[in-house]
Amino acid sequence: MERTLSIIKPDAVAKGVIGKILDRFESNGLRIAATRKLELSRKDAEAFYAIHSERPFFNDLVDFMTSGPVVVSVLEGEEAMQKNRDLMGATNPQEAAAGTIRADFAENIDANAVHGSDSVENAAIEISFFFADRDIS
Ligand code: IDP
Ligand code: MG
Repeated sequence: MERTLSIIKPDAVAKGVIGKILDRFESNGLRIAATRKLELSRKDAEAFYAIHSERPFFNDLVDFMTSGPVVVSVLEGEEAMQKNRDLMGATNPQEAAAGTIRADFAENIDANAVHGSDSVENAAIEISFFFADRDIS
């Protein structure tokens, strides 16, 4: 069974839609194998998004991801990585298909409600960033 990492970002947590977003996963065949609410330190956010460190928006992204609590979850199911990406919608909520999480809960590309791993390989790395094996069941 495939696993992927989801993050409900500070904008969506502040809006009070944690439950609504987790429901999208469970209603679409993704099991929540682990979940936790936490605040990312600046060091955490920089390390997690290291792949984007040369991008012009990197500092804004780190500022945003450290602006309030997030909810990190391990989602499990058939083709969990791609299924979660499909449920999320496009990075820019303005371009996200109707009915996707970003279309329904996000305002703009800076504050776009959710993160999801973009490959099965990265999912394993991102899951181990937040969870020990014994946290996942
Ligand atoms: P993804 O979250 O859909 O995988 P990525 O390209 O991996 O998109 O970018 C990571 C995050 O960086 C996005 O979710 C978004 O919050 C932010 N981001 C990406 N591109 C831009 C941009 O052009 N301007 C501002 N923020 C951006
Ligand atoms: Mg990405």
